[in-house]
Amino acid sequence: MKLYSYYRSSSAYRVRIALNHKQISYDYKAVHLLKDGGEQNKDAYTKVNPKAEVPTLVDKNISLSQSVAIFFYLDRAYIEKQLFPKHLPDFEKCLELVEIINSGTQPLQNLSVLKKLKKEFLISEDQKIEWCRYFIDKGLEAFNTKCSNDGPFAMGSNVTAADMFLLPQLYNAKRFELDLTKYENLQRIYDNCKDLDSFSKAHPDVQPDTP
Ligand SMILES: N[C@@H](CCC(=O)N[C@@H](CS)C(=O)NCC(=O)O)C(=O)O
Repeated sequence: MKLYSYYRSSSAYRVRIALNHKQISYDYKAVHLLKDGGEQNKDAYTKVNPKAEVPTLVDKNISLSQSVAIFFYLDRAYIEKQLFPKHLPDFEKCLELVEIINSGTQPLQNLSVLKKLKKEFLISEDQKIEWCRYFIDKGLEAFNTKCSNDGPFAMGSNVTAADMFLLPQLYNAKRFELDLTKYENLQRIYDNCKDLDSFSKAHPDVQPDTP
C-alpha cells in the first residue's frame, strides 16, 4: 500500500491514523505542498490525483483520493478494527461529526483557497488568519456540541473515525492559535487520543518528510 502524504496535511494525517489503527503498513510517498508552487500541482502527481491534493491511497489496483472514501474503503477491504460504527444510528452520527470537519471546516482553510484569497482577492495576512480562525472555530464549536458528552471519545466509549478527523483539525486550530479551552468535550477527546499509538505515530512531527 502507498500513501501520498504531506506531514502537515490534516487530511493525510487522518488517513495515517486510520492505517495505524488497522495496523496496516504502507509506503510513505511525500508530496511537498509548498516547494516550487507545490508538487501536488505537477503533472507527475495530477496523474495520480487530478484534484491536486493529498491524501491519495494506492492499494493493489485501486487508487483513491478523498479521506472519507478512503476510510470507507479501508473498513470494507480490511474489516478488523472498524473505523466507523456498524449500526444505525451510530454510523450516521459518526459520519455527521466527520463531515463537520471534512466538508464544513477543512476546505475553508485549505491551501488553494487561501492562495486564491490572497492572490486574487488581495486579502492581507491578518485577514487570512482571521478567516481561518473564524471557520475553524465555527466547525469545532459544532463538533463540541454534537459529540458525546461522556466517555473518552467523540462517539463515547470507542475510538472512531470522528476522533481521527478531529485531532488533525485541532492540530490546525493550534497552528492558528485558537483558544480551545472553552471546548470541554474536545479537550477530553484530545487528551484521550493523543498518546494512543495510532495517533502519536501519525503526528506531523514524526513523519518521514517532517523538516
Ligand atoms: N476532501 C479532501 C481534502 C484534501 C485536501 O484538501 N488536502 C489538502 C491538504 S490537507 C491539499 O492537498 N491541499 C493542496 C492545495 O490546496 O494545493 C480529503 O478529505 O482528502
